[in-house]
Amino acid sequence: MEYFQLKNIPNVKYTRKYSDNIQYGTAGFRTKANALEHVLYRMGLLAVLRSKVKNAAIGLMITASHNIESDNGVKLIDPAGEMLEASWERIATNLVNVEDRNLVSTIKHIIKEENINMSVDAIVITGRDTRESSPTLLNAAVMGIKALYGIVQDFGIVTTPQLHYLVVCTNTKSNYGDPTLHGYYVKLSEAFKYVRQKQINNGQYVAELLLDAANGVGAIAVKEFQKYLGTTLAINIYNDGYGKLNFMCGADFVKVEQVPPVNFHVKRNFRSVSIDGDADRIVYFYVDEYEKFHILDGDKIATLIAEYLKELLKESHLSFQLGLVQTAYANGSSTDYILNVLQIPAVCVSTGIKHLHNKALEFDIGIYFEANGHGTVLFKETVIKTIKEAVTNPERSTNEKEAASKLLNIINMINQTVGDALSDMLLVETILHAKGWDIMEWEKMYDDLPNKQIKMKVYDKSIITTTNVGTQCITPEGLQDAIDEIVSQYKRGRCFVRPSGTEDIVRIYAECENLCDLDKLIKDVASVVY
Ligand code: 16G
Ligand code: ZN
Repeated sequence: MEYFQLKNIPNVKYTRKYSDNIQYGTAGFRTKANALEHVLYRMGLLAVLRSKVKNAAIGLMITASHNIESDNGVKLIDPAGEMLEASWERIATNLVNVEDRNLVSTIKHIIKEENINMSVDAIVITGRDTRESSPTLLNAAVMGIKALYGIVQDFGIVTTPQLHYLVVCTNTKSNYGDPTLHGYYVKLSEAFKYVRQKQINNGQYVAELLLDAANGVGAIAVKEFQKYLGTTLAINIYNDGYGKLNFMCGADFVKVEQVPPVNFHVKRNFRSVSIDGDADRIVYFYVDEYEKFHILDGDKIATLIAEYLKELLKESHLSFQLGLVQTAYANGSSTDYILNVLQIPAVCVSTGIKHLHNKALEFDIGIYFEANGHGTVLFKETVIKTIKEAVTNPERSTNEKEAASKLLNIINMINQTVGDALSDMLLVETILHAKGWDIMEWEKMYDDLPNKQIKMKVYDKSIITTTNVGTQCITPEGLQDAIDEIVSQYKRGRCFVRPSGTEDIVRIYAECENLCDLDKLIKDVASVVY
């Protein structure tokens, strides 16, 4: 393409109206929705360039996940479902922040630097959450895509993990699944129903749960799932879209505040779940007969999955290298359990899904979860092939073949393209069903160390820099020594301070053996952070 065809760029409707710089962060661009129109237009342009470079379809998702309704955001999804490559995050940040008069020259520069063949067709798969601002932002993105002659495939209102799935399926031409929402629901629900067969309840397990949908897109997806699941799982939905998005509800609220969501009919000792605003996080919880709140977070989900996969591998006499990836927010008890009881390697990486996902790819079967409830399981292609062979191998015993067949169905139930609240829910339900467990039984796997997380507003969060996956402060000088000194006074104490990559705050996480010490530990550490 000759450069003169860029003459309609920038579009007068989408000029840069804000002079503040904005960064492509952990979860893409995220800020107040009314400051995002030019960002979306430019991300539309960039998505086309990215698609041409990769010669594959690229995803563009409009969401601000668990943030308040007035925020919004955008992220690009690379061809295999991964987060946008780090070097392109820098290109995105630069493109979004240049003056309008420099937009065309910046695009030309990217084309030259990245050696982009402009004659390659570009496909951009778009989706959005339920925010009021999302349609306007989608229009801006579409204008950007069309300005560079890209093809738009819009899927309308979808969960973030659904869009990842659609991107992967489009690029792998049906190898992973049918690239439609119907294909997504069929793939996951058929696998779920098959494992459960005709026996819906089992032991202490009852196929019914309460679900808090954060008044987000997850409510739509769950209602759709219900049609495919039929009577195999009864889901009672609360916060299903009529209330305020993410307001005192959703997985982030429940995990951080450690209380049930609003507008939720609590049933004592009853399995309940909360998902977040774009349905990529999930936590389980219940309230006991003494009104005590119990949370079963991403760590508890990860250990449950790891244990079950280990059992199935043993039963099927298949041997693969299992690994579990966590971040520093993982409860110390969960890591001890993984290492000492399950005897599976546990690796700690920096916060942000791209770090967890990339690390998990190194194992034959890599399980990754953040404590906040975002995670999935990745199976190497060679592993899937071996399991498939085992299912039909006449030399194997019936037991071995059955276990291999269960494994295969579990693989189909998992959205391997990214953490997916609803796929994770089906998986947890399958495991609890297989074990005949209620939520209390599951909770007993190990006891969480008492823990707390707080957010602190500071004058300038960039003063705090960290190393060692965000657990050690390098600057300001002396801060880490002060934290170490405080933490050393607490039994099984652990505490770290890091600037958030998604909010203008500093996060402090603390855990220790005795609940009564926890508040003092975190307060003492907060007092030395300035
Ligand atoms: C985003 C990240 C999540 C991270 C959270 C908090 C993705 C898809 N999501 O939701 O991984 O835990 O932000 O990050 O990467 P922060 O502590 O840096 O604010
Ligand atoms: Zn989310």
